[in-house]
Order: sequence, then structure tokens, then C-alpha cells
Amino acid sequence: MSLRGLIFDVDGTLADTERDGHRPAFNAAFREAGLDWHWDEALYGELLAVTGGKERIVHFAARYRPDFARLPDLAECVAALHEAKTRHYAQLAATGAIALRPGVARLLAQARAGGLRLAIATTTRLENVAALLTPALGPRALDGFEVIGAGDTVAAKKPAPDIYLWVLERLGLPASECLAFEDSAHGLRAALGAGLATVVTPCDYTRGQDFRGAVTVLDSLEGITLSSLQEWLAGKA
Ligand code: XBP
Ligand code: MG
Repeated sequence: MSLRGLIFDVDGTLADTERDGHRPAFNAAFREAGLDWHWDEALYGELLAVTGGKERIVHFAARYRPDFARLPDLAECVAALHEAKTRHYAQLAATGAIALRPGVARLLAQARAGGLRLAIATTTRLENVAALLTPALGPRALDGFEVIGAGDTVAAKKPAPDIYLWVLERLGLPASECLAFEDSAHGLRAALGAGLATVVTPCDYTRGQDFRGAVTVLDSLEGITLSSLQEWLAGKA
């Protein structure tokens, strides 16, 4: 089977965004709303078990702030917090403070030059993806991706396979001709659930998770060649 498309997760895979990007943005939104909530590094690692920012806030409230979780307008309050969080994250990312992981920019450029079709399948919001990629890849960063599945594009977030299935459908490619790139066990499950051979590059928060089923687990995307990607796809088939 020949390789035709690459589908990338964003958070943790293209850049290590969680500890010093999303986490402080959540905390800034909580402060701004007058809440005494603070997600330290350890707590945030625990909360990453729930994907999606709004879902993560709801989970935290249910577990640690039951009074807040019982608010009759909980959904609106969470949506407002998440809007503020997105603003803070996008502002920070747009400064270029969150670098791409080693090898990412080179692999994207090589894949494009080699005629591969590129896509994104992420849980985070589209504006966050734009803010993160623009400083590193330029103002047309998103144009390099033919399909971008982000945020609430699908109702069921990772580890459900829905976002990958949505992206595959729009690419018009079978899973057997694509590779997925993930950093977490949740993301891997989503990609595998869509039938995708998956390369895993764990990040700080996900190192040590169960990556059974991945075609390979690597420290980074540095040094990867298009022929090694083709071999991983063939090995999986
Ligand atoms: C990323 C996430 C996201 C971000 C926050 O998971 O779980 O929820 O932490 O983004 P993945 P939003 O890398 O598997 O896509 O606040 O925009 O939801
Ligand atoms: Mg990820």
C-alpha cells in the first residue's frame, strides 16, 4: 500500500503545549473570573485524562468544586471560561513562545515536497492551531494542511476515533494509505480506532503511557525520512 497522507495531532505532537501553554491559559481564565482555582503541573497531568478544555473544566468541577458543578447555568459558565482560556492561549502561542518539537517543520516540508497530503486531527480549537503554527511556519501555515479537524468539529473527542474518521472522509483517502502522528495513549486509541497506522512521539506528560499498537514509538520526529514512513505503513499492512 503506498503512503498518500499524513494526519497530525497538535498538542504534544507538533509542540509540547500542555504544561506551559494550555495550563497557564486555564489558570489565567480562572483568575480573571475571580475563581480561586489553580491547576499546578501535577494536577494538570491528572486532568489530561480528560481531553478537551471544556470537558476538562467540567471534570475538575465535578471532582473538586461540586458547588460550581451544580450551577444551573454550568454549561454557559464553562463556555465563558473556555472562551477566556482560548484567548489567553492564542495570545501566548502567537508570540512564538511555544516552539515546534524537533523535526516537525522539516518533516512537514519534506512530506509536502514529496507530494504527500497533510491534515490535522486535534481536540483543541482551530484558532489555537493557527496561533501555534504561524510563528514557526509563517502566515500561511494552515494552508499547508488540506483538512483540519479541530475542537468541536465532532461531538465525541479523542479517544473516540470520530475526528480521524471525519478527516479521512474529507481527504477521501482510506486509512490504509495514511499515517497518524500522536503523543498520547488517548490519541493513539483514536487513531487506531479509525484504522490508522500510528507513529507515537510521547511528550513530557505522556511518556510511560501504554502505546501498544503503535507502528513505532520515538523520542521525536527528528531524522525521520519519507521512506521510513512508507516502511512503517507497509509493515503494518
Ligand atoms: C489535546 C487536548 C486539548 C488541550 C486543550 O488533546 O486535550 O484539550 O489540552 O485544548 P490532543 P482546548 O492532543 O489529543 O488533541 O482547551 O482548546 O480544548
Ligand atoms: Mg496530543
